[in-house]
Amino acid sequence: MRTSDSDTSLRIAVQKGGRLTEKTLKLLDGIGLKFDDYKRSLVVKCLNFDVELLLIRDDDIPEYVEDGVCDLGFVGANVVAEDDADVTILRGLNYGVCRLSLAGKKEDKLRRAEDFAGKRIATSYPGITGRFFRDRGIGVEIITLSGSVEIAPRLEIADAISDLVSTGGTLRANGLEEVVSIFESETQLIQTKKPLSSGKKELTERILQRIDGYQLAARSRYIMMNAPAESVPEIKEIIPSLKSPTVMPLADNGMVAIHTVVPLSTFWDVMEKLKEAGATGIVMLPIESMIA
Ligand code: PRT
Ligand code: ZN
Repeated sequence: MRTSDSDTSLRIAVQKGGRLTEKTLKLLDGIGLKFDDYKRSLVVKCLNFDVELLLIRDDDIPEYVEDGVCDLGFVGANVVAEDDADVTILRGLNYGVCRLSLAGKKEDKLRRAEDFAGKRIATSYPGITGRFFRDRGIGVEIITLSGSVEIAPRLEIADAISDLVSTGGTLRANGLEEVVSIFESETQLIQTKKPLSSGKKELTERILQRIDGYQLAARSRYIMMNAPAESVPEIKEIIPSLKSPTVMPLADNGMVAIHTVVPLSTFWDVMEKLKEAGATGIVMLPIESMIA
């Protein structure tokens, strides 16, 4: 088996065809890694970096990374935790966000984890679910299913379930009620603990820096506005900027143009306050990438 310290391309595991595939490839594209059409092959060479993607089932990713077959991998935290994989978690990536929740039949009116005591619980996540109940000293019977967990109570294979939830629509459609979230998940970038060559380490560092810039950009907006010059001190107070704003004089006497970057989370509050401070023509633009 090839190990990660061999002097070859940085090998990154990506889910082949599933919920994380498109978003992961979009992220890689967003940080400037270019690939040939990935649909044709299991191994895809990067055109502009010494990187190759290995496209595999998500369940295999933690083990491939742990064993050093792949140096890095993009996979749900739920899969990493379920496998109890011995890998380094480099980043949480804020997509593929979901939670592993306990759910029961509506009519059973389960409200707390303790209400599941003595029940048969169907799940594809026996590891996380079993640990949750063991840690709390609650005795349950875990029934491991590989899919369609949500129909187990109706088929009377189980009394309740532990399954991934994002919108909750699947649970509702099956007459089930979410009771407790036991694990919050998002996509993670993981790294092998096997030693990497210095070239691979350097490349990983570059990829991480670019991911950080890409994520920062996604959480930020570029804003432009015009304002009376005398409002500049007040406007500077309002803007929770990443760096000090650019202020440029306009042809109109006493007016300036202000350009800056603000966190998206504060955008609407800031916008209203800017308007009160005399700003006009406020324009907001998305940012593709940035380095703080
Ligand atoms: O073929 P492969 O093994 O690679 O894929 P897979 O079928 O095992 O996984 P896939 O593609 O379904 O999911 C990949 C990852 O996406 C998961 O491991 C999670 O990290 C993440 N993710 C995010 C989800 C969901 N949201 C999600 N909603 N994975 C599954 N679901 C399912 C859930 O199991 C349930 O059936 O969607 C249903 C619930 O969705 P809502 O919106 O109705 O609540
Ligand atoms: Zn899977």
